[in-house]
Amino acid sequence: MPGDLPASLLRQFAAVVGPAHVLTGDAAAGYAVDWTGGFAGSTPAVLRPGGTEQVAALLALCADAGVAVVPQGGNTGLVGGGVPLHGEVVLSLARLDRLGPVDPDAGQVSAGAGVSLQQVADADPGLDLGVFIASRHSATVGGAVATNAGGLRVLRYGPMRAQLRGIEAVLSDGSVVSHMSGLVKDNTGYDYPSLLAGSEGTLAVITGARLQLVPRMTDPVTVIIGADGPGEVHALARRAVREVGGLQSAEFFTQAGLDLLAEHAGLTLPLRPPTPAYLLLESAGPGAAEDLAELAGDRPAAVGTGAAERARLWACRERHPEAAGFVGVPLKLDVSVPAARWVRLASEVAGVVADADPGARVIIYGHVADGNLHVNVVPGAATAGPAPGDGRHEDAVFSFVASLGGSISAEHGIGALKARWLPLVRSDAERALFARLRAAFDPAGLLNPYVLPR
Ligand code: 2HG
Ligand code: ZN
Repeated sequence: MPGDLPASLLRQFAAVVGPAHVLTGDAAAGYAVDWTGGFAGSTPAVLRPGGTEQVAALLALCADAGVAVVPQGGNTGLVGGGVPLHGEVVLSLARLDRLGPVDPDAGQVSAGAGVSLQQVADADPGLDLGVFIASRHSATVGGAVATNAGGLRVLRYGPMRAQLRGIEAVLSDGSVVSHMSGLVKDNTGYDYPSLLAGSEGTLAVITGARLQLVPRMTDPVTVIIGADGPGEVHALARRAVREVGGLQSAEFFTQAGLDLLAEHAGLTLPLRPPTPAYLLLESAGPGAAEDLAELAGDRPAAVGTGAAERARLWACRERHPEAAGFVGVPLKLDVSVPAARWVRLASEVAGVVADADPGARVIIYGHVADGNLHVNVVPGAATAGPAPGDGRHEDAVFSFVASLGGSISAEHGIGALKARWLPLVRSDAERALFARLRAAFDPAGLLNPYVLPR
């Protein structure tokens, strides 16, 4: 649906949100490209509603006109799921930024779709959001729920779906569904908040969420342990999950990523001499330092207890998403495998990519305790154009992951990047069920139509 919209429709949009919140031309361009620069499209209009009732009115207008819509949050997703790659209208939820008071009895808060994850985390000095991701200052509640974002504390608190105690959303015909009372036990029908979590804007537009908060950690300790490779990292992480009671995070990265960050971003290396691989562990509460020291044994390790030291150690892991970007436009492949296969995945994936493209640069890192690996690939010079390129890197990595019984998307979603590979990991019968669900929610197929194959 590329090209212009009828002027009458633009006027109707403006009547709902005000002319200042219907962006066209240059003002709309920034909403048509994602954070990596790898996904760039175009849009006839960006609509910026200021409340749920405006979202409902806009979607009703789009439904009447048969206009496709891409909902957009912080635009820091990595799979092209929030940008108008086929000329769709962009529905930015950024102005739905109301954060309610924290309910002290339930330890819950209601947040508009446009509230950032950091704002939720800051809502109460004694509480925190269980989901902790590097893009927390820009990523929003709506986008994080829609993609079921994971991040750095999934081993302890689960992904975004696990924080959900309620949702408010607008269906494609403009009707509003809302179930925000925050009941922990509530068996009164289909759990559609869970279904909308991870639906990537294809079933409804999420306008708000009721979120369970978790106790803020006390006396956190962060350690980076040097290791000889993925096998040692995995074995140590497995022990940590069993033996370190206050464990919050177990993160893997390699010297190859650190070298890029040291060269291009001035990052200070955590250990000297360097080691091929690293495990970052964070624990909190009584005995955390002793538990981590015992686990590290006589391996090389850097320990941080104060905020500045911990931030310096965390930067070694959290800045990894930037690393490959210093040498090109990276493909961001986010995969997971059963725990027992993670070492094979981490050890062999670079070779699998090299077979497909000997000139490619591969940087790996990720959430080892979740069986999750981020494979960042900068195609070799012979590969024409920016990511996503010709698909041979995805083919190679996703086929390898599928052969290990894994998933082609652990925590970022399918988006536009991975849509054509879904049959590798989901059967015909499963995809037919997906299509029936989608048709029930969005019969005209106007919500993010190119994300997840129909
Ligand atoms: C992370 O764990 C994020 O840092 C981003 O999921 C991963 O950029 C990536 O590939
Ligand atoms: Zn991640």
